Amino acid sequence: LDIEHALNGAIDRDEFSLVYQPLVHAVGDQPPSIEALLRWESARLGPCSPAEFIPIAEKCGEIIRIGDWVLDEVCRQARVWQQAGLSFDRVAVNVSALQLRERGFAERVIALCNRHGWSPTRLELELTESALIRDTDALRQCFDVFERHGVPLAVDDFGTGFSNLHYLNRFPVQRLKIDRSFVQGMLHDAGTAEVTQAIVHLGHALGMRVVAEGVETPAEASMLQRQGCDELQGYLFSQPLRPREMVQWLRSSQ
Ligand code: G
Ligand code: G
Ligand code: MN
Ligand code: NA
Repeated sequence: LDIEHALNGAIDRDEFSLVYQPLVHAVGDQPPSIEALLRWESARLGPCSPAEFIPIAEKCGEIIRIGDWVLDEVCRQARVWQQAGLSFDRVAVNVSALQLRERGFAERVIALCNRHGWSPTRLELELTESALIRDTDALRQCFDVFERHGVPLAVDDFGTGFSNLHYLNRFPVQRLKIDRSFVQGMLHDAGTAEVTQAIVHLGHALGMRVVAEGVETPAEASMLQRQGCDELQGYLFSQPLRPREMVQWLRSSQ
């Protein structure tokens, strides 16, 4: 209840910000991509993690406005970095199932890209398995719009949701993000390493790219590389960074 109360007007009080974490290619030196992660410094409650406040924002409906703010800020920032000559591929944002279900969401995303002069083909939406599990007409229409405009979709935290995988063929998914719990276990447990390998094979068989999250050690990175994983993300490469630090990271990595 406290959080719900404090969320009220938080956008207008400018309490949200974004941090950015790079995703690097496992092989070769193509430009990295960037995931945006939301941060909230509440005037009343102090810093509050999205893991804590997103579920509450979903329950009280505020997630729609917060999600719009995130998309707007990401496209604005990406365009600024592009115009500054920094080289990167996609920017990725986490999108809640409730945003997807909101009428006109896809059209709003495209309009927002146009307004900022940011190509929709370089704005990736990270969805959880639970957002994809229901197959409704509204969801299909939403994905049709994304597909028409080339908006890439990624399944976040892959492997922790449901064992129903029909959605992988039903919806235009480009990327699987292996949940970091598998990456953390893969060096200690042969079975877990088999799971990450199987996810890489599954993704590739379906024509998708596979990303590993939560890569913290060189040993994890090299095993994932050997398994054919396409992109890596985690503290080994960088923590989530403030915009200014992200600029420096991009400059020093190219
Ligand atoms: O960045 P951090 O580890 O605190 O993120 C915790 C959780 O919050 C993760 O599951 C992440 O996907 C989610 N999250 C971070 N930023 C956003 C956002 O902008 N929107 C939504 N819906 N979830 C986010
Ligand atoms: O669910 P999602 O993948 O969007 O969540 C991203 C969260 O994971 C962010 O809050 C980020 O801070 C966290 N994160 C990113 N890299 C690492 C890592 O290498 N190790 C751990 N433990 N967490 C990470
Ligand atoms: Mn994510
Ligand atoms: Na994740």
